[in-house]
Formats: sequence, structure tokens, C-alpha cells
Amino acid sequence: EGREEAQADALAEALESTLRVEQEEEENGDTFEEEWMGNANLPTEEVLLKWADTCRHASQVPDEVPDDAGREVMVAWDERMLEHKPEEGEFHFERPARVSSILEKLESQDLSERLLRVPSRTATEDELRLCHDEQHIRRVEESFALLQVEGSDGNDDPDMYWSQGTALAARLAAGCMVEVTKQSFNGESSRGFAIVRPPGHHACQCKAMGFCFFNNVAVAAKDAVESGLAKRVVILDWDVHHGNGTQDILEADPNVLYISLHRFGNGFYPGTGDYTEVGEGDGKGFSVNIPFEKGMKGCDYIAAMRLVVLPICYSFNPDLVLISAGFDAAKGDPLGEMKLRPDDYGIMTHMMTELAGGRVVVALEGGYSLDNCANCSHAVIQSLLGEKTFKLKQALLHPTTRTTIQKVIKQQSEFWPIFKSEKFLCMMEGYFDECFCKKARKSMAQQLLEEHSGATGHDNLLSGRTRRSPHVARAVAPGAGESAHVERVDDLDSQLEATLRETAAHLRDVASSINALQGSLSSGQEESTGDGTAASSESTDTAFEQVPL
Ligand code: Q9C
Ligand code: ZN
Repeated sequence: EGREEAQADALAEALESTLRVEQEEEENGDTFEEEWMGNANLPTEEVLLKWADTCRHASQVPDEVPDDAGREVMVAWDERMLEHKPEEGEFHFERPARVSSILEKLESQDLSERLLRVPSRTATEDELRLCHDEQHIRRVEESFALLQVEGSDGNDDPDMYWSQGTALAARLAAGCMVEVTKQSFNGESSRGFAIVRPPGHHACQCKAMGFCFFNNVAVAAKDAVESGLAKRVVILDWDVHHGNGTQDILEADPNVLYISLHRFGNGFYPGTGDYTEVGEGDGKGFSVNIPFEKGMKGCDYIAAMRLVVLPICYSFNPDLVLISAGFDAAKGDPLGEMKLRPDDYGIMTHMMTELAGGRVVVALEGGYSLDNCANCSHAVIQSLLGEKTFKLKQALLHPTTRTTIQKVIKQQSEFWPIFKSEKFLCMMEGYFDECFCKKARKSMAQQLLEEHSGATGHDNLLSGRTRRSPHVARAVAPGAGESAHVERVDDLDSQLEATLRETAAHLRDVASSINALQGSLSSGQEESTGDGTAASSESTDTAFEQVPL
């Protein structure tokens, strides 16, 4: 009896590892893990280096990341930023505890020797004037006083509130970001994190909005260019909202490339950032918008990073990377309704540290779950420190991700020649199909296991390890959309088909060994090995036909 149980356990284990059926505990079981190992995971890299010299801004391949880069990370904050706060008893998402939660987390992690605190300071008038007009700067200074005297500051935006400490906090937020950015060129480290609030990316040249007063990141970018520290700056904005302010301020500037991943459509705030917005005048092609629907996971963001953000960034070859890091696309945020995990932010950060010789400066933007603020900021800092291997939970892409990415690429191909390269397009299709392939393989395995446990009465062996959801049918869905821009490559299709056939054959082999094993386990029981095999291969073929080849 005991021996049989042990054998059953061993079998279950063997099945699991042979078929690599991995279980996703917290969610719907649609994911598997992929070890994130930097360059090894960038399928674009090799192609990119080859195509770099055909791109209009790339005269050289990206610099190597220096050996000692990332050992230490600069951080800046100022307690006085906590004095921008809603009135006693009032709740507002953009609250002081956001920053405190990050500071507490960092303190609890014993990173003190590796974090270099940069002295905080306010932004100067000259720095603010790089992005804001005089009147706006005055109004931020005076609004609270006006409010006290007249009961109104002329700003009726319900998203905004003003307190005694607002103006100073806003100036400190911009100043800290500018200072860390400057020091990334001549300070003790090339990487930094400005833990600042109020956030900045909705702030326009002459208007405060969306919880933002001064555009911290835009000011730092302009200042880096104006002061001659950088020739080309890329701003990656992964806050769940479109950074309309940053885009407005920089849309005609060809030296600052603005790339935003955000939720868009159905009235989602602020309503700008469709993929058709590509910049204006000299800045045409230097705004890149990736508009997602709600419900995206890390794998969707990583796909966009690999297929859109990195090809453009490597082509642009920046000497400074700034990140508008909102954490409101993290799972559980009260506004974002996306599903990113802290590790996903670590991975995206890591992807950017391969650029600009590792000169990467991050600024806090939104993010309204305190736990997410703390944990995602920590992941970003670990990534900047070069510390950790992050786990990418690779899952079936959202049904809209493929089309979204293709639309962006088609739109941007006018400006970024890599998107016209057949090799690149082929690689992109391969990337999408690879996701199908893995999914298809996994569902075949699961189906097989299910059928089999049913046939042999050994449900207990597999309980909790299989599900009856129609994975394969769902796996087909994203591919069903037409691709006007990208033509499928026959060659690749037959390759895929071969892989799938091979997998199917392998699964049949596995099925018969399972049968043999179970036969010997349950000697005396009366099920027929032949039937089990037939049922299995049948199910494999069915699954097979549903995959578009
Ligand atoms: N009732 C940033 O994340 N609308 N700003 C919220 C809530 C404004 C978000 C509506 C959201 C602004 C920096
Ligand atoms: Zn936001």
C-alpha cells in the first residue's frame, strides 16, 4: 500500500517534469515562468546590431555597460515633499504615504551601503522655465495663498488639491530629479532613483493637472540636453496613464525621444496617447505611444518592450535614459486595472540599463497602492543595483496585444527603418507564434494528462495539476486577427508545423510510457493500455488542428 503511494508520487513528479506542466497558483493557470537573463532573452539584439547602421540615428552600436556600473545607486528625496497633503480627514490617492511606504521598504532592506543619498534641492526658476511658462510657475507658487484669500485659485480641476507645502514640494520634486540626472553624468554612480512627489508627467507647459504641478522628468531631460551633458535622451513612461504633459512639452524636440506604455480608450484618463500620435515638426517620429486596453500582464508589457521599445531605443542610441516610473499598472492598483508584478518592473528596468552605458535615472510618477509603491520601487532599485534575477511569468498574450504592437510598428516604420526590415518582421511574427507554440504544447500536455487520469481512474494523481479550460481554443484567438502590415512567412510556418508535429509525437511517446507505468502500478486493475493511447493521440490531433498553421 505504502509502496504504491510512493510510486504514484514518483510518477506524478515524473509526469510533471516531463511535460513541464507548471502551475500558476494565484491566477487562472495560464502562465509559465521564464528565467530572465538579460541579453540572452532579447531576441532583438542580434538583429538590431546588424540593422543599427541603417537607422538614421545610430552611427554606433550601444556602448557596453561598464563592469562597475550599477554597484551603487543614487537616491534623492526630501521629507518636505510630505507636506503636500490633502486637508485633514480628506482622502486623495496622491498622498504622502506613497513616498513614506517606499522609504520604509528601503530602510527595511539594509541597502544603506549601496544607496548613495544625493542632497535634495529645489529646481531653479531657469530650470523650470525650460518646460513651463512664467505664469504657470507663478501660479504654482501663489495658488495656496490665493485659495486662502479668495476661496479659489481659478483651477477647478477636481484631481488637484493645494496645501501649505504644495509649492515647495513641487519645486523639490523637480529639483531632486534634475540633480540626480546631472549627477548621473559626474557623480558617484550612473544610476539613480528620485523618490519624488507630487508626480510630473501630466503637467503641461502652462497647466497643472492629473495630480502633477511641474513636469519633473521633462525638466530633467531638457536640462541634460541644454547643459550639454546629453545629446539624445530617451524617456520611457510606464505609468498606466499617458504622459500628455511630457509629450506636449517635448513633441517638437528631436533630441528627446518620448515612449509611453499606457492604458487608452473608453475615456481612460487623460484620453491622449493613441498610436497615431508620433510627434510634431522636427520631433516627428520622436513620440511613440503604445496604447493598451485594461487587464495587461507583464508578458504584454515585455512583448512591447522587446518588439517596440528596444528596437527604437537601440536605433536612437541615447546617452541618457529617464524613466517616468508610475506603479499604477501594477496588480491591485485602484486606478489602473492592469496586472503587472514587481518583478516585471525589475525586468523592464534591466532592459533599459543595457542602453546609454547604463546611465538610467528613474522618477516616481503615479501608483496608488502603498504596497505596490514599496515593492515595485524596491524591484526597480534592485535591478539598478544589478542585483537580482527576475522571473518573467510568461503567459498567453492578451488578445489585443498582437494587433496593438503591429499597429504601433506600422505607424512608426515611417521613422524607424528597423521596422521595415524583413528580418525584423519575421522575428516579430516568430515571437508571437512562439507564444502560441508554448501554449499549444502545454495545453496538449494538460489535455493528455486529463484524458489519461480519467481513463485510468487515477484522478488523485493529477488532481490540482490539470484544468479543463479550453486553452487551445483560447490560444488561437489572438492570431485570428488579420495582419495587414506583416506578411506571414511560409518558411516559418512550416518550421512551426514541424515543431508541433514533433511535440505531438513526443507526447504520444510519453503517453504510452505513462500507460506502461500505470499498468504496472495498478496491476490487477482492468483498464486497457491500448484504449488509453488511442484516446490520447486523438485528443492530441484535435488540439493540433485548432492551431492555425
Ligand atoms: N477618480 C498620475 O498617475 N483621474 N496621475 C483620476 C479618479 C486622474 C493620475 C480619477 C488620474 C491622474 C500621475
Ligand atoms: Zn498614473
